[in-house]
Formats: sequence, structure tokens, C-alpha cells
Amino acid sequence: MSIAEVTRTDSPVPEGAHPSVVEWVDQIAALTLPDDVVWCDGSMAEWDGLANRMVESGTLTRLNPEHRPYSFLARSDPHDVARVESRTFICSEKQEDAGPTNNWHDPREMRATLRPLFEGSMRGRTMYVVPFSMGPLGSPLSKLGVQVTDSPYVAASMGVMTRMGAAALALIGDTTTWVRAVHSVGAPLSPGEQDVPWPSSDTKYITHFPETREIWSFGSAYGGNAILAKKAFALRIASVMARDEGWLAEHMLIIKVTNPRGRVFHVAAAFPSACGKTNLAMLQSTIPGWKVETVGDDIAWLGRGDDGRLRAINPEAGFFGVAPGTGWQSNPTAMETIWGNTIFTNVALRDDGDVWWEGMSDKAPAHLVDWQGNDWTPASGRPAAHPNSRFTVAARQCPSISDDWEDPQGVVIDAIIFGGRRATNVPLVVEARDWEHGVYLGATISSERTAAAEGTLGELRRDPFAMMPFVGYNMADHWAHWLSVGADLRKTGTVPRIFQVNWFRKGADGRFLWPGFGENSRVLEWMLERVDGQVAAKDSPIGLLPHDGALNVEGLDITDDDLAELFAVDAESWRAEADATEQFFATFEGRVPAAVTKQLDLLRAKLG
Ligand code: OXD
Ligand code: MN
Repeated sequence: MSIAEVTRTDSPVPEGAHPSVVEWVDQIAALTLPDDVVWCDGSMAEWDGLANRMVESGTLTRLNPEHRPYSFLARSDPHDVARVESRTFICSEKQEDAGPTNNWHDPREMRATLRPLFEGSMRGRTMYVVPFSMGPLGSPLSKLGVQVTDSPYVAASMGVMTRMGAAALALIGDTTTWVRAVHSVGAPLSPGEQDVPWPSSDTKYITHFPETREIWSFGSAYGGNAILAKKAFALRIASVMARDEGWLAEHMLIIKVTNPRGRVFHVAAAFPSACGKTNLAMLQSTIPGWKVETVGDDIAWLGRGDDGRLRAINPEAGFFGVAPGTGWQSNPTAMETIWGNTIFTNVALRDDGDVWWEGMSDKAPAHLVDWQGNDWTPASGRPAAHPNSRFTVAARQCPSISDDWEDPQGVVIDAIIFGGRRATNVPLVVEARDWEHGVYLGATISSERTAAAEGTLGELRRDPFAMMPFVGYNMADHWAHWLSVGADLRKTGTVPRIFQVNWFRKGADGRFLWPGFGENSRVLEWMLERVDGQVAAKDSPIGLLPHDGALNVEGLDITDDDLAELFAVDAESWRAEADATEQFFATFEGRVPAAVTKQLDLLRAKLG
């Protein structure tokens, strides 16, 4: 028994907790010196206790239960409002294994840097031990982890976002690989020191040790920096596990789509952050007979099932959605999901004790308290909610959650979509000719930083597979891994179709050409009719496009000219894009797989 343990007032170690977990928790406690250690069991009573404690300490404000039952508002420190990519590190043994798109740091040096930061970093605080399962408890596709954290906000958020508590802990046995995640807000308290509502530190480190499957996060309590099950585990560490074990951990939503003939499809779709993934995951079809249901809104783990088909689970149990822009017009399903039992972070508070953010309704209330706690009126000239303000809510509250969202075998994926935010060049929808072409489409996902003039190309922000901030290893190796998963599927099963979409193409006058939101169901219809063998497609230099008239635009207010522009392939502009892609590939110093560079050659040849 360590000295720290003797003086602490810990909750009892749960019976049956695996010695490897107990030993590790003891080591971290001896390093960080919390006042006490609490093992989270995942019960409702425990969550209530955490919430009450945070209301007392001022971290949470209880919302008016008449409007938003059992819901809370958190206001973060104004310097702790988003993921900090510049402080996010991949500490693989070899630098080339992190690749040119990641911040690499030598693991030994990083451990030496972190050690003094974590020494005594939990003084005056409680250390919560949070065992969790990513994916349904006991599913062969799920993975286990334990996060320790000195933030009750993070412990409570983990309770929403994962299957957290005693049942997950009980699954850790002698042969289990489990991910170790250490989190401290980095704000120890001296005896008698008054705490602040949102403790954090100006020094921030979000570090990943892929070889040992460890995460150490210091200084932030916000979202992806702190709820380590999400981006840190389920994408960065899991992508490395997936590479080693032959599956895929991807930044993808999953939906179930039923067509008017009753055929069920599942679709996984990757989009960069803030491109409307949650909206697509909860889409309400505008075309008769098509139904979309939600399996997941942010992360998919995909692998070949025993039947040889690509299967996927959503490893998360909740949504950590961006609030601004979520409204009764844009995403009524999300609005219904957050009726109650929701933690809101950095949104505005209404005078009636409910919440508000830009885009929730057309008209802003006459008076609000903004995300920083200041009075706000529409004349204030600044947003009332932080642009990255969030709702944290259990997926099971979503009215469109699909009946198979927790299937332990995963759902069969029929189609994969890659989407970016492109003002130019990329049509509304393109089908890949084959898996290799699909991998090329994933590798070239990008968004335009600046609106380009007609016939030119804006500056491209590259986000391959929408994984730029999330891949835990060399991005070019990730493409090679996709190729090998495809080759594997081709040998023994069915290979899903791959499509590229772009909801954001603009006309010469700067207008969006496509209405988006619910109307995107029309694009799903075309893609899934392709999968079902109901419609033909026409070849183009960049892939397969719908034949004229094949996209269902019945009842849609769109001109023929706009429709033509949505699908226009301008050879000159695509040649410029191919040059930009060649330059991008060159940054990987020869590591881009030959099958991917071959696709670039093919594109150029077809452009003539
Ligand atoms: C997210 C992100 O929070 O992608 O999901 O940044
Ligand atoms: Mn995301």
C-alpha cells in the first residue's frame, strides 16, 4: 500500500477489479496525489451525485426542468473551448510511423516532459476511475479502456459517451488488451484554495503512445482533449490497433437506409469536422418511401465479418454534437434528441432557464446570457453561443436511432461515402470505379479555404479520409491499409461501393447550388439505386456520374442550369487539382501506395 493511499479517503476498489487495473490506478494516484479516488460504477445515482456536486461548485447550472428536464449548462474557461491540434502529439517510437501530417514527439522525451507536470497535478481533487467499453458490452468488435480523470465534468461526459462503469470493468480479464488513459486538468489545489468553475491549465498536452496503447492528456477539460474515449482512443489509438489487427477505425457516421421496396442498406460516411455529419446521420428524407435511421454520428469501427462482408459498429454511446446551426429547420431529430438529460457546454442561457444558440431559431431572444456569462442582446454584435458549443446526449434518446445500432456483430456496410466542403470542381455525387479509385477519393478529401473564382481552384485544405487530425500513424500507410482491407474483402466477400459527395458546390455567383439537408436523401437514393443495380451511370474523367435525369429532383426548386453546373467537370480546373494532389502526395516522401498514385495518372490520362 502506497503512502498516498493511506492518507486518502478512497471509495472501495470494486470486487473483481482486475489486478492490472488496480495496480495501474495505484501508480497514477501515487504520481498525481489526488485527495481521494472514486471508482465509477456507471449508475444513475452516481451520475446524479456528480451533477449535484458540479452544480454546487458552479461548474454546471441546472436548466429550468419545465423546458429542459434534467439538463445542465457548463461554461468552460474561455481559453479551453476546442480541440488543440497544435498540442496533440503522436509519440510513436519512430517518427516516420507518425508521418508528416502528425505532430510527432519522441516517446521517452515526452514521458520526461509529462512526468513533472502530472506529479501532484490532482492535489486537492478527486480522481475518478472510469472503466468503459467502446462498442456494445461484450461485442467481439468492442474494445475496453480505463480513463482516470480529476474532472467530474469529464467523468459525467464519459458516462454519456461510452458504456461506462462496473459492467465494463468486469470484462477486463487476464488476457484483455485495455487502453490506459490518464487525464488531469492540471490545476492542483492548495489546502483551502477556492476552486474555479472550470479548472484547466495554459499548458496543454494531448499525447498518444501508440505502441503501448496509452493516452496522457494534461491541461484541458474540453471535448476531444479530455473525453479520451472519443478522438484519442476511438480514432487515434484505435486506428493503430486496427492497422495491426486488420480492421479500420474511421471518422464516419453510420446510417441505415430503407428504400420503398423494403430493402435495407447501411452506409458509412466520412466528412471533415463541421460538414454536417450529425445532420446526415439524423436526416429526414424528403422523398417518399425512403427512410433514414441513425447508427452513429461521428466514429465507425469497420472490419470483415465472419460472412466476409464489411461490418461496422458505432463505438460510442452518445453524441457530442456542435450546437450552433442545429435547429428545427436543419435537424429536427437532433432537437428532439436533446429534449432533456443533456449537458450543454458554452451555449447561451435564456431568461426562462432554457438554452439558445445561433441557428436554433430564426429570431434570437431579446435577451440572453452569453457563453461567457455576460448579458447579450441581438445588438451585441457577437455570437451568444461559442461557435464550437456542444450538446452531450445519450444516443438512445435519438428518435431515429435504428434498431440494430447496438448489434454486437455490427451492421453490413453496403456503401461508403467521402465528402468534403468544396466550392468548385467536385460534383454533387461521383461513384468510384472500384475500391482503389475509392481509396483515391478518400485520400483527396479536401475543403476550399477561399472561394475560388469561376474556372479556378481555391486553396485546398487537405483532410484525407477526414482523418487528418485523428489518424494515429502515417497517413500514407493508412491508405495502404485501406487497400489491403479492400483486397481482403475482394477475396472472400463483397466489396462495398464507394462514392464521393459534395453538398457545398457554388455557382459563379457564389450561391450554393444544392439545397442540402433533407434533400440529400435524393443523393442517397441515387447511390443506393446504384448499389441495388437499378440505375446505370455514365463514365467521366473523375468517376461515374448520374445520367441526365437520373437524379430525382421531382418537387425540388432547382433550375436545369444549376443542375448542369452541379455535375460539370471542367478539365482545366481538374488538371490544376491533379497538380495540387501530386504536390500533396509528394509530402509523404515516397510512402504513398503505388495503387493510389496510379489513380492520379489515370485521372490525368482521362482528362487528356
Ligand atoms: C468532433 C470533431 O468533435 O470532428 O467530432 O471535431
Ligand atoms: Mn468528428
